Amino acid sequence: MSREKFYITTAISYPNGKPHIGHAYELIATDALARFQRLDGKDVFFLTGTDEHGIKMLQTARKEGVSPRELADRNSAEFKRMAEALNASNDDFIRTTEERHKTSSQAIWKAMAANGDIYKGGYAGWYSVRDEAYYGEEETEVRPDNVRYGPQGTPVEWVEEESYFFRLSAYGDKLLALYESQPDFVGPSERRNEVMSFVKSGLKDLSISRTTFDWGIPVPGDEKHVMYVWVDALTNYITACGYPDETAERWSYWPADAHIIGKDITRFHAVYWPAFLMSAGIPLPKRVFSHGFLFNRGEKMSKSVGNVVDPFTMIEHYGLDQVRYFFLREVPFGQDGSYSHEAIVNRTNADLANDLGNLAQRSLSMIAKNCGGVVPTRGALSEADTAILNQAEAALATARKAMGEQALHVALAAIFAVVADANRYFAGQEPWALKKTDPARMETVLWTTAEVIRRVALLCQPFIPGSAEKLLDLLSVDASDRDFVAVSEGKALVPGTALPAPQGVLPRYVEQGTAEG
Ligand code: ME8
Repeated sequence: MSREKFYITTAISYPNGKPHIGHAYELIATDALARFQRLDGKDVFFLTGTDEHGIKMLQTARKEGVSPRELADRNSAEFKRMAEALNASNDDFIRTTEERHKTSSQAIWKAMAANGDIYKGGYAGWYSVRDEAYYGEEETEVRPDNVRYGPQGTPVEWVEEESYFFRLSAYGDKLLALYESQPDFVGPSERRNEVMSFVKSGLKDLSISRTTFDWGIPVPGDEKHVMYVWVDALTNYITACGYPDETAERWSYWPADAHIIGKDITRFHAVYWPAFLMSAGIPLPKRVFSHGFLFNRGEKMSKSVGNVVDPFTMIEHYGLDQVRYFFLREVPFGQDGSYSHEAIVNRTNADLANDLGNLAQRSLSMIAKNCGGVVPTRGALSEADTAILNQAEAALATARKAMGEQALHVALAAIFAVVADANRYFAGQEPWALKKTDPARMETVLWTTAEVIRRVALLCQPFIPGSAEKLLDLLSVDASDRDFVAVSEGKALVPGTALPAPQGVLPRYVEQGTAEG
């Protein structure tokens, strides 16, 4: 039986500096979404990578006295290392300086040109080097410092050059029809509204080539020009599927099910990208979802502001699954979020160490001591047993719906509501008291608790993969019974199965006196 395909991507990051926590956030969330679909039986292709061309790369390289390629190689390696450090399950890591990407970008260019959508002209406009984007005069403002700024708050300068244009103006109606007929194309709804009003306000043709530098992909047939970095960048999503070879095995993953990006680049993904694809006659992605920005205690982070928190340091300090859990649970996906030392410690100690870790530790050590180190005997189930077991099973449906809408925090809330209730169940049943009064009932309570932990651990795998794996190991769950089919009653723990000696999973964070924000 051929499984349903699911293709999901992150944005590709600019390797003009080291990865920061915003990059880590996007990758963690996309990884959780990819893992969820894999565990739910889909044939997943998950892509991330680096966006290596453009003037921003060139300028940083010059400043550092290295070639843009050296800069790209050095920092792209850091992004790869971050993906490993985050336990990201990406199936490919694309670099836009790869040969396959040059072929693909030139092919989409030719396809758009063949459709009559590319023409040569002259360009003059307000350009932001930091955003790599031109803005209309009305989108800019001169601030009291006498500098003109664009809508993202970055300085813009007047630039004039010969340039190829993409006939974006011809796509306004088609794009509006797309947003109407496919209301889920852009999410969350605030972003959809912004995109629609931008398109409704009228689209200008887009300058898509540069002649003032050569760090980019040459325009086919006119090598004096390199492609505007966003044409090449967006194309990465089809390059990885083998474009222009539509017989490539990977091509079967296209169109993408979800592009996960930050809100600052929504316009590129929800306006330019579908227009390019329509022009080239390529099917459109099903969804573009923009997450919010992370702020360090409410303050915006950026490379230039210099208050970037290094994701590697953060993982080392709090633990990987703690960092993953914190961001996915604390920040409603799609909204901005802030983080601080206190918030990370409070959230992970409460949910992971106290609720989940402790429940596992207490129930499993009781089993080790009182049930001969095997899965306890399961007697007749009481109403309370059945209720908590059913709640754990039902969390799958809730999580599935939420993950289908990129509401990762909703999925986690449902799973951890089970954990909180399982703690209440355990405390209410008092298995330690039953030990003397009704040992058979004690075994049933411990079985029920262990079985709830099994279901919860299965559901936790997309979010905290390492810790979930350890919990499943402690329950002797076979590697082949770890997908979501196994959440059901049919795969419940079998009494008498030998269990390894219990070990603490998800330790408490203990203050080390070097709190960092
Ligand atoms: O935009 N919080 O690259 P990039 C959350 N190369 N997300 C953040 C963030 C923050 N503080 N800062 C950045 C680019 N991001 C382009 C993308 S895609 C074809 C090309 C997110 O390195 C940002 O929104 O500036 C984007 O989705 C990703 O990190 C890479 O940002």
